[in-house]
Amino acid sequence: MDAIKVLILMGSKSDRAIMEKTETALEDFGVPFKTMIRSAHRTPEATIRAVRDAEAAGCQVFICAAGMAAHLAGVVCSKTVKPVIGVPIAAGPMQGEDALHSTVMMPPGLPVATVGINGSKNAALLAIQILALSDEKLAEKLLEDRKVQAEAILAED
Ligand code: RP5
Repeated sequence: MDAIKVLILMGSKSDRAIMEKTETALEDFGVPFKTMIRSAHRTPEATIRAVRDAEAAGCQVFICAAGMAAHLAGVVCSKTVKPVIGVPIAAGPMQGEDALHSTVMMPPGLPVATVGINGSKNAALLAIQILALSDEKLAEKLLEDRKVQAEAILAED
């Protein structure tokens, strides 16, 4: 695996449409990442291998997206002490309520930072904020992004 800062894992190809916003934001900020389809339930061993390989490639933050009984972020968290961000995906009849609770309600000792249902852009921005703690250039880009957001809102009058 080439050097990366962020690994994006998603439970199924069907999550891809939502997770494209994560990839776009990471690209916009120039953060190297890799995306893999891995499932906590369908490919448990391969999921654990992906965590190990990503850490060897320099990964600092994991972003894990899954729908329904969404245990992907929790399983990744059990295998790393790097920050894990969970994205609950609206899939199936419960429209993401199930994934939200499965992702956010981790047992004490194993934290997963969980964004909103389908909150794929925020997952990228939170990962970038974590990386920006030790990267001044990224911090400057984040400040510029906030400025652009504020200007866009004020221009809507
Ligand atoms: C989860 O089940 C995936 O993350 C996806 O959101 C959902 C449905 O998966 P598919 O049946 O579309 O593969 O594991």
